[in-house]
Amino acid sequence: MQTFHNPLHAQHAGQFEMFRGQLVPCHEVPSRVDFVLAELQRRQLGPIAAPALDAAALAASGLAEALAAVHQPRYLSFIESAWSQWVALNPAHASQDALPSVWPVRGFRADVEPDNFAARMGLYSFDAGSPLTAGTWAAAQAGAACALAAANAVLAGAPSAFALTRPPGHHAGPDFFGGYCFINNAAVAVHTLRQRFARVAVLDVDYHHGNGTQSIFYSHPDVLTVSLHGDPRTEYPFFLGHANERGEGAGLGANLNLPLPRGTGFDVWHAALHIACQAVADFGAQALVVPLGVDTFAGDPISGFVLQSADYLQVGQTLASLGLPTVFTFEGGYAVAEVGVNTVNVLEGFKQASSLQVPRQMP
Ligand code: Q9C
Ligand code: ZN
Repeated sequence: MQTFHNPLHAQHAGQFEMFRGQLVPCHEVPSRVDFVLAELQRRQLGPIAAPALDAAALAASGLAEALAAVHQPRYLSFIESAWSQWVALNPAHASQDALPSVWPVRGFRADVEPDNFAARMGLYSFDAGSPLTAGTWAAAQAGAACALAAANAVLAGAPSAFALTRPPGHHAGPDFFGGYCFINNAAVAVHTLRQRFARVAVLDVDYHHGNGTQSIFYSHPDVLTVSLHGDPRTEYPFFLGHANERGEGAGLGANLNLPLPRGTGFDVWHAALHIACQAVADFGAQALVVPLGVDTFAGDPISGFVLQSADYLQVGQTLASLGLPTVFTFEGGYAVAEVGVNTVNVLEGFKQASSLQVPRQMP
């Protein structure tokens, strides 16, 4: 399996997130990707490349078009320029991250973009746990380039590809960041795959509901979004991810949520994964995107499922049984010492099980 790695990921390095009234050190740290990269190299899973990131290559890649298909223009403009706006307010800001503190809840106006920076941070976000830093845009844009490159590899005939990047993406919606996510990499992959595959499915296995991806495709009939996650009644992101969210308008029926209680172990989780896979097959998906978070691990510091490291091999095998060209995007997983083994176990299980299948016909 080919990996597209984000060489700029460490430019996004948040210091603190708000938790129970205090600023605590961020869980989403640069070393997460370094551990996955080291494990990929150790186990020789396949070639590891960085996408070309110079201005000419980015312009030629169609990245701006893909981003515009996934996110609203005023949101992209804001994220791209937010750091310089923040530092312009006060030069001392150069050494401290920006966090939102005020939000337009029900009944407030979201159509008028305020001039005030703090107000715009709130307009475009949904939590105070996702610091925006000096290198957030550079890292997030390069991450989207990884997702685009992975999707292009699959379009060119690769059975699968992995976008290894941070910040993660599946909580980022059309016009909001949150949950450590700024640009929805999985949605960029979906958009790219749809150049050739009319029907694409997303099967999100991160511990947290993939609210951003769900929102982006909620009314889209040809993109099925499925998410397996901690029940939002008790788990982040709390306000979306219930079983009765089935899509809207033309997209009605093209969303499936499988919330599971805190404490869920592998047998129950894996049974839900089978239900998810059946939905993907029934939908007639021609390609698959897997937002791959391993915060379902028993040792994860912020999550509540109890999967073991060896279980992740079977996760990969079950995903491979769909027999679909597949793009993986790296999402959560905060037990840093184990994040490499757990992530690569999924990819290796997938690769081994796919190699036993008849290769697909090239279009
Ligand atoms: N700071 C992903 O796994 N937790 N995001 C907030 C209080 C937010 C997780 C807890 C968890 C976001 C990609
Ligand atoms: Zn997560």
